[in-house]
Amino acid sequence: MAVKVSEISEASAFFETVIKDYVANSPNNLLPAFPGEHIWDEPVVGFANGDDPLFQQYKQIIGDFHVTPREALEMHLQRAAYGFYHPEKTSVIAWALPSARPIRDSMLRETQMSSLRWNHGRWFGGELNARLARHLVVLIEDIGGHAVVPDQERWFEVKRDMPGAPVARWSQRHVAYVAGLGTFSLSDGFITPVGVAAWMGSIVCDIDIPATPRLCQDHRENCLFYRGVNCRACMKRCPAGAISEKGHDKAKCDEYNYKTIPKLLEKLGRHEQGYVGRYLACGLCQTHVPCESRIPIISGRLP
Ligand code: B12
Ligand code: SF4
Ligand code: SF4
Repeated sequence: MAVKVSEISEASAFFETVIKDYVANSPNNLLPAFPGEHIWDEPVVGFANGDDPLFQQYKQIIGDFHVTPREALEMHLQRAAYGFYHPEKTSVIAWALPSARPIRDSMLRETQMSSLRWNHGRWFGGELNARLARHLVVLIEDIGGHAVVPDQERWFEVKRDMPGAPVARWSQRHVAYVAGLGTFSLSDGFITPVGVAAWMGSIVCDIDIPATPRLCQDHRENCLFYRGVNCRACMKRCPAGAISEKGHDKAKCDEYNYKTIPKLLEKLGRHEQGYVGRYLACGLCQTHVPCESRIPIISGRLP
């Protein structure tokens, strides 16, 4: 007999297992050009109350266009002809997929742009992430719940016509922060227990799932720089000069990713190596740095 929502007593353990199994077993977790190599290692999973006050605060911190989990689910349900259904409870399921070691190691030699493996990981692995999110929605609907993938909805966009742009209407990092998955950093990267070299995703549902405790006191706490260590490894590694002690300059990073790298590709004679995607995805600030694959520690020798 099929499992029903009301029968899931350990909802967080259930979804964590489903997500980990999906990533471990999906054929989409393989790099097509590198036989046998997988893209993502075992993910970390976190849960948030969809009505956590932080989601409302994001309307000030990010902008009033940033959608709350409840808004995302209710807009979806209206469009899906469920009518004006206001769920009693909304929960967010968020995850971070750490890049596999061969992908991260392939970035060690790079100083100006991403390796082919990193580039393929971003695009083929992004596809796995999108499918994982849809898989969860179907599963939840099958057991009698409702769910939505916010960044696959029609209203989702990355705004480019405003100060602070580009800025998304559903920010995965901010959502993951509420779900206790980690913190921001000097590079802007989100440092999780499996590091910063991780891709992120989330869905909203109407199942009552206990929220993951948010242990950090500050939204940049996992970064060595904000803990008083003169790290700045990401700053030194950025070829665009987009990271300074003041933080991350998105415009410079954006320009480097979309305009400079395509020119470099030609100049370095790498345009026929098989790079894919709308942009190459630089990623240098997320690799070969102390926070690459864990929350960096201060005591003893620096990692
Ligand atoms: C637009 C975008 C870009 C743009 C702009 C980058 C940017 N920083 O916004 C460009 C093209 C340059 C880019 C580049 C990259 N991106 Co990008 N990008 C996005 C996208 C689509 C939206 C980001 C966004 O708008 N965030 C919202 C804004 C408001 O965030 P913000 O400005 O960083 O927020 C600051 C403030 O709000 C502040 N803050 C101030 N007060 C407070 C208070 C509280 C309580 C909190 C929580 C925060 C806060 O904290 C933040 C940091 O300073 C997301 C996907 C998504 N839907 O989220 C991926 C995403 C951010 N990108 C990602 C990645 C991996 C990259 C690249 C490494 C490229 C690559 N794939 O190799 C680089 C890294 C750049 C960098 N150093 O961050 C990952 C990040 C993973 C991670 N571990 O951090 C994401 C989440 C995609 C994903 N699904 O995983 N990206
Ligand atoms: S490399 Fe160092 S300064 Fe940069 S984000 Fe990681 S811990 Fe922070
Ligand atoms: S993605 Fe590349 S250009 Fe952008 S901040 Fe990181 S290292 Fe710099």
